Amino acid sequence: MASATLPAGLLDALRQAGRVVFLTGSGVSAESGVPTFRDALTGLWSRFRPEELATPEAFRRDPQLVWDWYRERRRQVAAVMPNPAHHAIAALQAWLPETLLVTQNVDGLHQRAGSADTVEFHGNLFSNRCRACGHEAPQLDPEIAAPPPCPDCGELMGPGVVWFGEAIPGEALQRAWRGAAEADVLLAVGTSGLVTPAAALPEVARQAGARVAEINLHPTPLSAQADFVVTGPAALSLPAMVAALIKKSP
Ligand code: BV8
Ligand code: ZN
Repeated sequence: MASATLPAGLLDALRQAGRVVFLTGSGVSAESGVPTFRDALTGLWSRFRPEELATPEAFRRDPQLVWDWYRERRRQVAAVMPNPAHHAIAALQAWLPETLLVTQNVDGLHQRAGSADTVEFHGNLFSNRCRACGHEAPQLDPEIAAPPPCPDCGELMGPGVVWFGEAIPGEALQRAWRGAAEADVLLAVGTSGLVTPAAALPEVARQAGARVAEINLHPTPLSAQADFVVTGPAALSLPAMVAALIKKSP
């Protein structure tokens, strides 16, 4: 299996780094079989764009339709496993002196691969949130067929993700922003760099003097901000990074 060629400058930057931030998007989960966000709308929902369904307005207009989409996605995620990209990130986190993992993904696969303390910038599929009173509760059973009533106020609860037009949870935003501003290296992995404010994090890091690397199949708006661009599947390039740094370290 071809191994990804990693820029020597990136490996050196990682060996010398004190603080490394990982910013991941749905491309990290692609090789687990979770459709990337842009591809997530197939079948019944193929007539919608994500920005049309993943919104409070869509849920108010048709809670059952939106709930069904998330139930389908919960089922998909519950049926898959973390892939080598998730495991490689967990291994790098154990080897590097200090890391922060900020994920835009809502699938919980980083945590299942052993990455503790993950900043879930856009929430998590396996929780519910009441948008009327803020009550949150785990939603571990993907099969719940309809939005449950909030135990505190009786309004319908929706999935515990951050929809378009909703604010990023305060603690997640603060930890991610501070992490990027203090990073020595920021690795943007499998993200299209289209959704804000997550897409601003590499620039925050760069402005603060960090080296930025992008790992993606294709160029994205982030590529221009990157010191290093590693083209190829994350499930190849991240294990190659582990092999180069950890397996060979003296
Ligand atoms: C906010 C949870 C303000 C839900 C998500 C115009 C009108 C209205 C709003 C806006 C506007 N312009 C900008 C905005 C703001 C808006 C936004 O950015 N819109 C976009 C569409 C332009 N942002 C927001 O609304 C945010 N909130 O701004 O609040 C505010 C402030 C105070 C008070 C009130 C409000 C909230 C954004 C969060 C949206 N929720 N997810 C759910 O999952 O259902 S975002 C969702 O899309 C995903 O979580 C993910 O983060 C994002 C998609 O991005 P990616 O993860 O990058 O996935 P994508 O499919 O796009 O790309 C995959 C990449 O992987 C590709 O590059 C591909 O090449 C690569 N890849 C594929 N396979 C591999 C790979 N790479 C490596 N290896 C592989 N194997
Ligand atoms: Zn409530």
